Amino acid sequence: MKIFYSSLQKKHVIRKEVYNGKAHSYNDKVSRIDSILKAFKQAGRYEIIVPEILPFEALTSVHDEDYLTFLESSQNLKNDEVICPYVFPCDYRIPRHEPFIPKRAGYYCFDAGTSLMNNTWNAAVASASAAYGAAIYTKTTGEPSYALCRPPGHHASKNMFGGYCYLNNAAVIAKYLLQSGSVMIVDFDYHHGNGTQSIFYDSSEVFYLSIHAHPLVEYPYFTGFETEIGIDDGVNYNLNVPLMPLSSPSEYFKALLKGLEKAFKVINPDYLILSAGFDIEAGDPIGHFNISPNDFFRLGKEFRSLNKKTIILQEGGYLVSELGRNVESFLAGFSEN
Ligand code: SP5
Ligand code: ZN
Repeated sequence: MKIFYSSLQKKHVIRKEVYNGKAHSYNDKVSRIDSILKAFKQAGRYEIIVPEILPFEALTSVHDEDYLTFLESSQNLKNDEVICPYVFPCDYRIPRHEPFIPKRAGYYCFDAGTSLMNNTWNAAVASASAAYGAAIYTKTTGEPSYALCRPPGHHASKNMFGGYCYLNNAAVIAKYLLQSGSVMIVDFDYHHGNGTQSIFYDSSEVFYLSIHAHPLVEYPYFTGFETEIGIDDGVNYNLNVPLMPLSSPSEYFKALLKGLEKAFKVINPDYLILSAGFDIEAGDPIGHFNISPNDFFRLGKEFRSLNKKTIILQEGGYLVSELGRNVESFLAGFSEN
């Protein structure tokens, strides 16, 4: 399988994140990339392609220009300077004051667990470019592709970063692929993809299906409930399948297949975009679905059997020691005939 990735993505380096008032080691580590690349190298049947930087219009098809300008301005930070937002305006009826880093970074952010540094913009653009390169490849050849997107994307909305995400890679390529067919996004990251949901919430142009840990007990807490079905034209084009943590792999597959069946009653897409979050893996430091390498192989096979032009995008997955093996198992399952 063709892999899209650029080493620019390694330049975003954050050491700490905050939750519950305490500093923890940042989960979206650079070593996640090394773990995945190492597994590909060992397997010996993956070709890595360095993507071109995507056109700016691909970003503005999803994100607000002022948000992009803000993110881009993170390049002006000093080396070793890190901005972790901690004040959020909340009342959006009040006119906006020009946001500048650092004091008002919270204007464009929804959690205090995601930071900015001077290479965040370049790395996020490179990550989105990997997705875009993969989408062009799959569109032209019909063959599946995988983009090693890091930083990930599914928590980013049109004007907010959070959850280690800055640019919504899945939404960016969905917009591009819509020019040549219909699109379904299936998001199996442990966390609900609040950003992707919000981007397409009032629209029937993309079907969004997400299976994730129940927001009653897991991040992002405010979204991912079954009752969120879309609004306006988007009604019935958003499907959330929340599961309690520690659900067994068999319950997981049952719920996923049921969700897919429901989705296919509404749409028979030309393109399938997978927001592939490997934080459902056994032993993940923040995910608790216990999915084993064998289960990932099966998961890959299930998605392949849908027989759609498929682009697989890396989202979460934080158990660095096992991440590469799990990603490779998934792609091996997907590639099996
Ligand atoms: C892309 C992605 O997977 N983003 C996830 C962001 C989650 N950030 C918040 C993590 C909070 C973890 N809470 C752990 C509680 C431990 N007792
Ligand atoms: Zn996640």
